[in-house]
Amino acid sequence: MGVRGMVMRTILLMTLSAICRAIVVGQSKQPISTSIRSVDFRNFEYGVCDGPNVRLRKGRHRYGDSQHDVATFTSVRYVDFDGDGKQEAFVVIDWSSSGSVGGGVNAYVYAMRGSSPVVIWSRCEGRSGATLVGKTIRFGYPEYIGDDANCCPTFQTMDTYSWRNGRFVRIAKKRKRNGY
Ligand SMILES: [Ca+2]
Repeated sequence: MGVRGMVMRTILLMTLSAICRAIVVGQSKQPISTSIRSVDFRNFEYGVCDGPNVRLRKGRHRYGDSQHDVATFTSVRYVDFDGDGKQEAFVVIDWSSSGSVGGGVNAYVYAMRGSSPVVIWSRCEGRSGATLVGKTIRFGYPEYIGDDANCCPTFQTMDTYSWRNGRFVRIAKKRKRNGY
């Protein structure tokens, strides 16, 4: 290759390199999403809650030694709980346990703060269930009174949560006595 060829080759490489830099810079300038819908809750590390701590990968997490100690992504629903025009995410994770509790759910509400999802409500308990009714959350769980045996809680209780004055508050608690 002559001098002229080497110069041409250098110019070509420099041009290619400049184009690549422009592409990379262009990508980094794309706006970071501030929508909660951009969060991949199937591959997500959930914060501390009363249920098992969950780090989902592909929607699952083995958190104990037994094959029964498994948490599974169940659902995400998007609701504007606080009425600010931006949606929050209501996420439910089912878990089973090799222990006497047997299983339950972890339920969370995440809101975007800047470009990061932040938990603004959570409840995680054994033998529980969580559902969304409009903009209210219903969380059902066994309520043990005194020395109730593990099998036999006195009440099956349903708490209802709604967004009021800047936070979730419990607006109702319904107890149903178990017929043991
Ligand atoms: Ca909102």
